[in-house]
Amino acid sequence: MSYSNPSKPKNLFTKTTCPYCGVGCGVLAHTDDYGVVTVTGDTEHPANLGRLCSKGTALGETVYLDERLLYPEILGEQVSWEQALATVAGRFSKIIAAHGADAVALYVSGQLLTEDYYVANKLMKGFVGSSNIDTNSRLCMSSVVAGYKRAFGEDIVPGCYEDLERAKLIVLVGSNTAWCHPVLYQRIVDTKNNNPDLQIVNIDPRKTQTSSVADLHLAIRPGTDSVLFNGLLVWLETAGEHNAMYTRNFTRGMQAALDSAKNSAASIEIVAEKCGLPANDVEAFFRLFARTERTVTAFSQGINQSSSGVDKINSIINCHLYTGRIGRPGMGPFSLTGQPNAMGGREVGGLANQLAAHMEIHNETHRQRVKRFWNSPVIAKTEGLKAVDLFNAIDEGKIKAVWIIASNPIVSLPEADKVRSALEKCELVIVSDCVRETDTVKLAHIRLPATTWGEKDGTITNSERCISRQRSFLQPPGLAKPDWWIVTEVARKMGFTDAFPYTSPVEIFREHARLSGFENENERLFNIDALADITSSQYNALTPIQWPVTRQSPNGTARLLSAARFSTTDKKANFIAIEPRLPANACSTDYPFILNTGRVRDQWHTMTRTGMSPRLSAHTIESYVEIHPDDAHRHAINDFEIVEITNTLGKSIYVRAQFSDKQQPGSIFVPIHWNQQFSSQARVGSLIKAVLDPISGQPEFKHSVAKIRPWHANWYGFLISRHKPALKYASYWARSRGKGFWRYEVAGQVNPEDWSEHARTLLGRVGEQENWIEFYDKARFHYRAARIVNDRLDACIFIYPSNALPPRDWLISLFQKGTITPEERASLLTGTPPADQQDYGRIVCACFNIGEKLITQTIRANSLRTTDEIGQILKAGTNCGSCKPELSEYLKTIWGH
Ligand SMILES: Nc1nc2c(c(=O)[nH]1)N[C@H]1C(S)=C(S)[C@@H](COP(=O)(O)OP(=O)(O)OC[C@H]3O[C@@H](n4cnc5c(=O)[nH]c(N)nc54)[C@H](O)[C@@H]3O)O[C@H]1N2
Ligand SMILES: Nc1nc2c(c(=O)[nH]1)N[C@H]1C(S)=C(S)[C@@H](COP(=O)(O)OP(=O)(O)OC[C@H]3O[C@@H](n4cnc5c(=O)[nH]c(N)nc54)[C@H](O)[C@@H]3O)O[C@H]1N2
Ligand code: SF4
Ligand SMILES: [Mo]
Repeated sequence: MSYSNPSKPKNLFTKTTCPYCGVGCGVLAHTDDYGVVTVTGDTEHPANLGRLCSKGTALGETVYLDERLLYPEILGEQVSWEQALATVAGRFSKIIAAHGADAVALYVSGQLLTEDYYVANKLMKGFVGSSNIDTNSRLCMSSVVAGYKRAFGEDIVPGCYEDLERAKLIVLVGSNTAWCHPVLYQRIVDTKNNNPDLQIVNIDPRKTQTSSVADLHLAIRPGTDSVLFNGLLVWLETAGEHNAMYTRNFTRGMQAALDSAKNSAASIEIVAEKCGLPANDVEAFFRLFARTERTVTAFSQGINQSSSGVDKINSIINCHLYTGRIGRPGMGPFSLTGQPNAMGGREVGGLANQLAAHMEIHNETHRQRVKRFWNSPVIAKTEGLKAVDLFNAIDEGKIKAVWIIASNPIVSLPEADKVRSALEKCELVIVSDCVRETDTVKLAHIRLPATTWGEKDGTITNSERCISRQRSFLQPPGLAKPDWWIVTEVARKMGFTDAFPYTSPVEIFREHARLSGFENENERLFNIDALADITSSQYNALTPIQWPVTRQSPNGTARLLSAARFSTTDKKANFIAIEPRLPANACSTDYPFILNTGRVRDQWHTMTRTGMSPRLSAHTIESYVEIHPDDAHRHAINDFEIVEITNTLGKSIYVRAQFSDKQQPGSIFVPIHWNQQFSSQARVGSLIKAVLDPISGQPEFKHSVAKIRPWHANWYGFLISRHKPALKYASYWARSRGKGFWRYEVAGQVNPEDWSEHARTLLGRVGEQENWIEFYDKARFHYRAARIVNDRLDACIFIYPSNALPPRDWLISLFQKGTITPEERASLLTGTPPADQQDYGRIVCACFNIGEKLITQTIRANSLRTTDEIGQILKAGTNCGSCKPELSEYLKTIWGH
């Protein structure tokens, strides 16, 4: 199935923004006559100036219709929109009438557009009258919101991307920027290349691709960041690096913060001891920070996703306040946002403890003001339930209906199995998604087909407060509808017709902009009042603009807090006294490992989009656990072996061991992406204990405890097929998409009675024009077979008694060929290429399909010393540049420096 786009002129570009990370890159999308979408970087967008990472570059490959949810469904039956909307509205209204407003809930997402988010929040807080609307931003940005609010009185990111280029020191804390904010990383690397004086410090328990650009990597003991920053505060005082004018005039609470810091981190030695770092390195970092006025401290989930996340953030902000390094070029505490519209969600008040437009639920004046503005019958009185508590309330039956929009909580929440059983028990589960088979959509009673990137229109706000348009360039498939429309229609059917008159996103945007300026009187810095009268054509033509956008600053504002007037009552910033707390889960003899989780370069969250791209899927084909070789040996684990990881609740996952000395002994790392659609059991969310930050409610995703042991199967194998097979007998499987084929890594404990029969069932029977070649060595238990249709390789399967299977890459290359030669056919079942062909190894450069072996051979053969030299010969790294950190690693490994 492909898009049909009769109304759109072909060969024109649409300017829009990437739907992935918070960098918020501008892209140009182009659809050719065959509906093929290509995407390039927008040179005019200030976030990326034309650059894109591997995910942005491969966007065209993720615009697919095969697995889309195309029609509304009730209990698996296709229904009309009228029926679906009336059912949702009717059941919601009934439950509210019977059990009160708090018996229903919405769980939304930082991937919604601002307009979608605004109407969802308005419906719940102003019309249903409950704050039980929370969002996956609880798992992502809620600690930052709380940290900024405590310090500045409002959720304000003071700086902008340009600060990273104007800084002399960049501290990257708990951020794998190279993989998670790759275009910012490229901007940092370019700056460093042009200005070798720029110093970069990376603070992360494990060494990552980001560490490759760092002058200093501090492999901090997990969870101890506030000790380090408390220690820094003490050191700054000792070193006389105090901006006394700033702290006296613009802050309060400094002495208490200093006193607390001295209690926990009085000296370099204490800090080094508590943080597990060499004292010299701690001192080097402190000295660097002390002497460099232009310092940006950029942080992400290694800071936020912690049971003391808010404290970690304030310990960082304290150091910036103490030195007065906020609001000026090249300096400031800078939270890198995760999702494309993490910021937009915060602006509309999408979290359960916010109201709207940076107003507070617990503030009576704010509540009455918003009620007046919305002309709403009610207004939520108290904070609603935060994500984890919200799903607990579903589990307990207190919430009887939940509507999940653009999130996959069965994968992404902690104690994910409990989330699943809560939804299984829930009276009414409604899910709006664009994909038909996600772990969460599968459980929905009512499925609502949403339009997605490329089809929808609206705005998003990136990490630097820059509002950009997402524009549609594809016709929605089937009956899919934009999220704002679905919510609006439900609201209307619940009887709120007058308050939800919207017929297009611009009307919602205008109202949102008006609310931001409503009775504002400079009380709230979030203000885009100057956009309140934007016309439809101005909205269509809107160029990226940073908030505030007011009558005084109609062209937006790059930096905030430059005048050091904060949003607190007395306009002063707050130092917060921090008493560091260790992570709640501690290791024990039985559970000796700290389980850290995060992202890989080419996958996005639960893979509903990136998992469909062959290019992106080639980089990491199955889930894994990164483990230090010493730990592995101690636990009798071999490299590439399948292991079982178990937590204290007795939950297990099965993933491939990957040795890495970049991992601290005692810590393991598992990526978050693999779920039941892509693996037998690698959903790491089921292992995470729901330990929360007491202020923000953000889960401690980076610090669970676990044990690990080898998992032995009777047989191991792989299967590459142009058709999706229905797997049987495989207790372990992981699937990934290639160009024109699916690839499965499999292992099993039960043997089929007849391998040959089983393989034929899996791969398809032999018919006319079809050819089956097979090899079975009973003694060694090697089974190999291939199916060839019209001289084209259609499928192959390799089963061995151990993991020592042939490499897959050459076999995969045969799937790109129209016909295979007799030589290739003869070599096929050996898994090794004929003499004149080569196996190029695992794909590293996703843009040009360049494999690891080819890269290392070329480096050696040509004595290459730089990534640019590799690029000149192989092209690897010359397009999006996302693989450059890995190319540097090969150079380092080969040449030793
Ligand atoms: N490729 C890709 N990019 C993405 C995403 C994606 O799914 N894939 N998702 C986007 C989203 S929503 C988000 S939120 C961001 C996340 O972006 P990041 O936060 O950069 O990514 P993570 O891999 O979650 O974690 C970052 C690092 O925190 C480290 N860490 C763990 N514990 C500690 C600690 O105690 N202290 C310190 N200092 N560090 C610690 C981990 O080792 C890890 O390397 O990425 C965004 N970009
Ligand atoms: N262990 C562990 N867990 C984590 C994290 C971690 O570091 N470790 N990180 C957490 C973080 S920071 C985040 S942000 C979350 C992300 O977790 P989720 O939000 O659960 O992940 P996604 O896969 O992005 O889910 C988005 C869903 O929305 C659908 N979708 C896409 N576009 C649209 C649209 O326009 N409309 C609608 N209605 N649906 C759409 C997609 O198909 C997909 O099903 O994971 C969190 N979970
Ligand atoms: S850095 Fe990559 S994923 Fe993030 S917005 Fe830019 S192109 Fe998209
Ligand atoms: Mo996130």
